[in-house]
Amino acid sequence: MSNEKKPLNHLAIIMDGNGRWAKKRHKPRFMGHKEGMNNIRRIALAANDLGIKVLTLYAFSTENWGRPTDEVNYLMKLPINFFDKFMPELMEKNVRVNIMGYADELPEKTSQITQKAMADTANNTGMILNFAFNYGSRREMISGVKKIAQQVKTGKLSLDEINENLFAKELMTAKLAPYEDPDLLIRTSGEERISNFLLWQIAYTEFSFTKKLWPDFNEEDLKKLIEEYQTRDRRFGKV
Ligand code: V0D
Repeated sequence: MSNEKKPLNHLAIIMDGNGRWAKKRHKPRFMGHKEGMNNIRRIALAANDLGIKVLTLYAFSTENWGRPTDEVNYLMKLPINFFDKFMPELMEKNVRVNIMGYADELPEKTSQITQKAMADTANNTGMILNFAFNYGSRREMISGVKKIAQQVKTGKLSLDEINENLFAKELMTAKLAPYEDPDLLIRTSGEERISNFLLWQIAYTEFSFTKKLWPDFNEEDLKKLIEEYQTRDRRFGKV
């Protein structure tokens, strides 16, 4: 078989274990979130140095709204803190920010800040730092189905024209072309679930689960998982 290193263009990470990290240290949950936010910087810079083209981070799912109000309020301020703190460095490293999710449901200031981050970095040509923020994959697919159905209904599209490529164009990952689908998905903190993250897009993705909690997950852990990924035989179902 081929000894060629598998490309790793698109890396996706479910950042889990922040609450548990805080609990272990007898600290309030928000300190775990804060430490988790700072770790985004560390891992994004490492990914950028490793030549990764797209880093997708699952930061908030539509389900997280069920948490206590104080915690949701704190979480909603994290993008504001994040860009206040790290925007100069992102610009310096030529990183482009993308956010996928339902922005219209976010607090006004949070939504504004994320729009501004995308606009400010729109001309950067380096790695895309892609946040899945107030995102849900089933909902994303239903929106896509409705768009297509509408086009059929109005006669702009025939049933025969519906195929996988056409559907993928309706998903929020279409903006990441040509790296829409993750090559590798990492989830930290020992949980082995997808939790309504990218569903369509992971059809051929390799999975890697680590027990490390997100705030503890470092460059070395990342490098090890990538090396392990690159030794796997990936054939997209072919022999
Ligand atoms: C909390 C670990 C940055 C996950 C990371 C509200 C738990 C720290 C962002 C962020 C969160 C989101 C969008 C954006 C820029 C930054 C973030 C959430 C949680 C969900 F455009 N950290 N962070 N978002 N935590």
